[in-house]
Amino acid sequence: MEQKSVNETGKTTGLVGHKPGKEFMMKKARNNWSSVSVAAVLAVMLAVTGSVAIGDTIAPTTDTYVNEQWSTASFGTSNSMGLGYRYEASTADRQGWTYLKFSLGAIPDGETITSAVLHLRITNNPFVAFTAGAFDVTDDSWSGSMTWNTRKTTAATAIDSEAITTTAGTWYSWNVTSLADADNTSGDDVLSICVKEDPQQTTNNTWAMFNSSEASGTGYDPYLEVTYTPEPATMALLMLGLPLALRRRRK
Ligand SMILES: [Ca+2]
Ligand SMILES: [Ca+2]
Repeated sequence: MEQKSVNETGKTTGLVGHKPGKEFMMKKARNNWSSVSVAAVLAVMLAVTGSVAIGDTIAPTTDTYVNEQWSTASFGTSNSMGLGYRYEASTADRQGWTYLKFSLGAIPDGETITSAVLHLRITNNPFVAFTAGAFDVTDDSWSGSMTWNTRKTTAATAIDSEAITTTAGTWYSWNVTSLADADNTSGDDVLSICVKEDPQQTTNNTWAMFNSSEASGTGYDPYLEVTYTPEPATMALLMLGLPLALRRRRK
């Protein structure tokens, strides 16, 4: 419980430990109760959760896959992307790696991304269930014309892995929060991710296809679900700005 302080006349003057000027601010604020309410709600949310998160859904700026069997061909305009492994005695090996690129330009670089989740929808039934990992790609200079032979290297270890079952139409998700936050904080603002079999095996038929952004209009497009938390400075502006905006509207 907070303690009240008492002056020589015995009147309660304010809260112990609170800075001078607080009483004046509170008195002024009482003149516009609606303004106070908005600020108070935000303050309570801050006190309870430590932050007020903002969510966003981001579509890829580019997505494609590279195919070991057709090592000089590109698939940037294909409406699906392959990954896993296809073994056929009569043909060459076929490993697939899927690449996606997202712009974080709309998220101020000073904010902390508290959650970034990649969502992909599978379109076929893989012969064998397998694990697909999401890997960091530091070189963002790739396009839909990238081929197996020109593919960008990936991190050695996946940031997150997902068990892929043999059921078509299922949505899968990978947590790529730390990658997105690092790319945003540094001002790089381009998140490149590779999704591939993890670990890559070359015995079973795990070949899987996922909708690309060229499947647009079907509601099956890949997307990045991002939640970020405004910094205290941004929150302070928000808390100042909302009551002002409200007062203007009331006039
Ligand atoms: Ca940014
Ligand atoms: Ca990047």
